[in-house]
Amino acid sequence: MTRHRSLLAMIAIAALAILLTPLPGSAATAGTAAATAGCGRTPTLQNGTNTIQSSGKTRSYIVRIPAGYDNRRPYRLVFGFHWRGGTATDVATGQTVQRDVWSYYGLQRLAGESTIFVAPQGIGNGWANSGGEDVTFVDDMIRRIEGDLCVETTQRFALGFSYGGAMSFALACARPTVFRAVAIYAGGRLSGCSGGTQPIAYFHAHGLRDGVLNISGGRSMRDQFVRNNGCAAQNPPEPGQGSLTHRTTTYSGCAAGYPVTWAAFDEGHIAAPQDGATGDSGSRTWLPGETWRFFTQFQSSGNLLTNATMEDGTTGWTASGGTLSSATTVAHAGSRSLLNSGRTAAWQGPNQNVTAQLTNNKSYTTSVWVRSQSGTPGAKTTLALTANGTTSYLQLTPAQTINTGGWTQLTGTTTVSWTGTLTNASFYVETAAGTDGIYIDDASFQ
Ligand SMILES: [Ca+2]
Repeated sequence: MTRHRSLLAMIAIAALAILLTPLPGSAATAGTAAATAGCGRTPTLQNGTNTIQSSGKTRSYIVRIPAGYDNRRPYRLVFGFHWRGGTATDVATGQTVQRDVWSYYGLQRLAGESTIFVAPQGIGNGWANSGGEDVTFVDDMIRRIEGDLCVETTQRFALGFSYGGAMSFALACARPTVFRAVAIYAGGRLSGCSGGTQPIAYFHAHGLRDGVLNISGGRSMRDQFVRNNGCAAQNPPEPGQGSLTHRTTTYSGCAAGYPVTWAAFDEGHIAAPQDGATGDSGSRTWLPGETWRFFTQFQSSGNLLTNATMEDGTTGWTASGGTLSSATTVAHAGSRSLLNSGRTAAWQGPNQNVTAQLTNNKSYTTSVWVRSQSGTPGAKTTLALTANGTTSYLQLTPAQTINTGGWTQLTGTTTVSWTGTLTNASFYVETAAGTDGIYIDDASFQ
């Protein structure tokens, strides 16, 4: 399947939303998201380093705006804080571990183009947070970024290693309703904890042999949020000394939406631990994957497909063969459907890239209305998954005969899973045989 990175995922819809600015154009595609004032605006922020006045000081931060940024769609917002002596550039480039592969602690490559990343620069390359000035700096950046870019306000995250973990902890304490979750790597209580009594989804990874910020301090930070989140207290299993492995524990009993996950690993004060070897590895570290799974569990469930009603022309859809067009002659609902004519193989059909929206080992329900342009072929829905360079095809709905005289609904529920790094996922409709043209309308994958 052809890959279409330019088509961005819609981060779907959350309740509790305050729509600060009406979304322009086809509001139907964005729904009633908790979108920000920046939705609909042409960005003025630099894709790169920006400055802002905060607490009377000039502060700087790097923003990475997704390729193909669409100001109608609310994006996830992730802050990555550097360690002591590190820089915003180190976080943004990943250069201290592996350039690009480890950008934003390795999360950028997992996010596809679904997320706005921010790497703030600390004063003196640290996060002393004197008088709360670094928390205020975060408040000021959020105000500036969300006034300019389209952000899903229920999807703000913070993470960092060491001093950056301490800063993320300070935000967990002071801004538990601003951020959806935090991930702390080998952090300590170096940036303070103003407040610290409210629940927030909390991930913490720490090395058993950490000689800079001892793991006992990490356990204490974790336990503060085990209590706040109402989880059952426990001493999670930790790997053996010399095992060069990690053990991850998700606490039980936590209040809904406020999980705590603890990952202990047999290493020292490092940011990109791997199993089976010492030291950092950008490509083999397990930590970005576990963090990304923790963060993305909070994405609102909803239809993953863009322009699911086909009322917005061919937006969001591509053809793997033949020609795609917006049809006004037939529609299951509304005034348009999508037609893929001129197919030259049965597997060709209208498809949409859903790589950035998928969660591993999750159950998805499919529904799509289909009709033939000629003939009575069997039609089905398929998900092509490419992980670790291998493509597999998952049938989402049983094949059903379609015809030219009316619409047939294809439905099914399937668990989607893969091994390794997912690099492409395409949702598409195909036929069991033949090359008859196919119309689709009212598609849902959630
Ligand atoms: Ca329609």
